[in-house]
Amino acid sequence: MARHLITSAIPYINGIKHLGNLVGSQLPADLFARYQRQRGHEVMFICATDEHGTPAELAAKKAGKPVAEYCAEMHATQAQIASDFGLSFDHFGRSSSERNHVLTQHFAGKLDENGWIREVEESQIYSIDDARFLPDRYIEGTCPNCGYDKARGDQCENCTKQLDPTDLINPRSAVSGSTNLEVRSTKHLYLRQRGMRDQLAAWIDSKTDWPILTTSIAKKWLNDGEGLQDRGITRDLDWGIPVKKGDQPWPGMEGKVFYVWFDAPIEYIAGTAECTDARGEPDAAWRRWWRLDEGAQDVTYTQFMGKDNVPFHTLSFPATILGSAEPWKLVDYIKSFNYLTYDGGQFSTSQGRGVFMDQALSILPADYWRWWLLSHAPESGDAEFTWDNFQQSVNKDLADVLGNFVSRITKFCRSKFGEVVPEGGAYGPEELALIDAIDARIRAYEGFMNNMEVRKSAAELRAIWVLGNEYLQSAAPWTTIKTDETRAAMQVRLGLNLIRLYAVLSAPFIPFAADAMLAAMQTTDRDWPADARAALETLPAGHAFTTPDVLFAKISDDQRDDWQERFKGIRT
Ligand code: B3M
Ligand code: ZN
Repeated sequence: MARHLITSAIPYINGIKHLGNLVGSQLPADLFARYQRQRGHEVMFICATDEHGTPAELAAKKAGKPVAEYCAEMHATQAQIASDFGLSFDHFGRSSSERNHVLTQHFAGKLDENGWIREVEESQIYSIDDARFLPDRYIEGTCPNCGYDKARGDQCENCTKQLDPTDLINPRSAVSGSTNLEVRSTKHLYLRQRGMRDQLAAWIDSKTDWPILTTSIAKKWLNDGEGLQDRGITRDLDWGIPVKKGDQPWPGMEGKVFYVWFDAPIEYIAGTAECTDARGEPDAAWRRWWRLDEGAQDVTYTQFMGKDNVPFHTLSFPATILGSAEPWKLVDYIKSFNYLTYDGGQFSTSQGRGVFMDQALSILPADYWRWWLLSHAPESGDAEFTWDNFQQSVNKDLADVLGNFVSRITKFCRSKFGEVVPEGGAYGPEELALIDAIDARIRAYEGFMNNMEVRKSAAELRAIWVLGNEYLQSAAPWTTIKTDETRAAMQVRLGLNLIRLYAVLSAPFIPFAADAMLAAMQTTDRDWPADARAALETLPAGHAFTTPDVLFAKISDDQRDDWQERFKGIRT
């Protein structure tokens, strides 16, 4: 039995995520976690909300709530929606947890002890009336390029020009509107990751099996321009993890917090610790996943994320781990994704464009979305969601191929033999050929799933469903039964067993439908098929089943048009 540590990039707390976010990390991570569990391996699957930084502060302000209260509420909301989508986290933590505070301060202390931290004096805009430093996004003013009067300190939304706060004409605080601003100097901690360049380069070079998307981004940041830059890991904000060296104060850093990207990946570790604590296990339970000196040397660690997160996971977080000089587990494989676009444009959280997770579930069950998103995962390039494509994929793959197979077999059996697996008859050449073909495809499916080739896995699974449909079409038990009842019984028995086999194979993609299929077959046998022939004899003659309701309803043209209209606008 192998041990798989699996993490998904942790979504920002600032609102419900859209389908593009979902398919870029949490959903494929769930697919892999479910698959590895089904294969009998030990899995620790961790996700969390990313609760610090300006996005969290700004979202709380917009919601008119104290930031801690906003984060607690939004965490509960995100956790509920994740569970409704079937995301099978072993723990869905919070980067603001006590554990993460302690662990983040621990790493900072170790980095400092080992000489990897330097202090840098910077100038930043200070708001006298707000009595605080303002991060770039907290400063508004007139764009020097286009004259738009609500340009932000980092960028003008109107003309998209990247700005520096000092470029703005008539700058004011976005917190209070005050123009009583001045430039002040402030001290920050920098992680000296430049000094780890060679070590990081050697580590990345050793990962010859990583997806090109992952290594190309890592190498670009490692080698571009002046190469890897040292990075500020502290901020002048109230909300966040206070800057400390372990549990000791950090002189000169009072009132400052760690930068959100410093503490967020550490939550992967803290989340694992929270998880085992919640189960009442001792401290050692989580350390065997993360400490190479306490059992983690036989763990395979896989991370899932969108491509914009790759630099932080290939350079910054490894720099934190390596710089600590403690035996923490480094990632073994990084599966990264391109973007999903929406109906000719971008999904956008700020503009509310596209379908968000809660909206998706309000119109159709999770499996419909899971299937479309995974079978169209943006692996080799960006992928586009269109309502037309979604309708076709649901209607063809789920309703016509899988759903129809289940319904035809069960209904036919009920009408001719009753709701029990019929007995008699032996396989002929047609059945043996089908079983061989399924066996070969299952092995191919396993290969793709092991390699996290999501689209290819989906295509292989669909091909396995199609084999059953084709068999049913040509075996035609409704015709056979007129001349040879025993042979029809054998065909139906094989068909019912195929339903169970399909449930087992499909569960990582469509767990809810898989449960419904197993419930209908009145079995809890989820054993992975080592051998198709044996697997297809699981339900013996005489075994009772129930005929399930429609597994997948088709999407009508009216529904499609209606949804397209409804989701084109701006979510407020
Ligand atoms: N929250 C960005 C994102 O959700 C960021 C990921 C953190 S992973 C440690 O895409
Ligand atoms: Zn502008």
